[in-house]
Amino acid sequence: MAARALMVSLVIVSLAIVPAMSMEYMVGGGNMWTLDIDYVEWAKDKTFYVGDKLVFMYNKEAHNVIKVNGTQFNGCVAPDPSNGAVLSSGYDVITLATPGKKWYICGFGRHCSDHKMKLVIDVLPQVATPAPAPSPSSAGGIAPKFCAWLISGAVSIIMMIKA
Ligand SMILES: *[C@@H]1O[C@H](CO)[C@@H](O)[C@H](O)[C@H]1NC(C)=O
Ligand SMILES: [Cu+2]
Repeated sequence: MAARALMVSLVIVSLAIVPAMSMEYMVGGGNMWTLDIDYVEWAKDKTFYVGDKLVFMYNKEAHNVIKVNGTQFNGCVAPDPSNGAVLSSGYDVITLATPGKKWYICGFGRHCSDHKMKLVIDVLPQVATPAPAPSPSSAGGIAPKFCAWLISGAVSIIMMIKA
């Protein structure tokens, strides 16, 4: 009984400390990163958290991925490639490290302005791990024990009086 209660408490505690599982998203799903896919639509039903990953998979001869800011995103302006924001491996995995809006565009030709190769997402802070709930065995442990002690005491006294 005690062992079982201990097991249950351990399970509850370990569930509470395991961090929220992170997700990995293939950008565009089965379409991946290419011309004329609506990435705004793709992102619409998803909630991104810090720690999640975006995977951009594409033909690297035809596309790339550039991290930009909001101004550059709206104007489809690719920054100078020398600033290190250009990813071009054809399989780029981006870990979302900070909360806030993140913007990505393709820097080839007019892919951003004319072919929807632009993605904006809003990254939420990682969900706070809930504090471990007090285990049932220790919760309110004193009051019931005190009551039981009081009752058994009263019973003993009554028995003694009756005897
Ligand atoms: C975006 O980056 C460009 C180039 O670095 C900069 O001139 C512009 O002010 C930035 N815009 C925002 C909103 O940070
Ligand atoms: Cu492209």
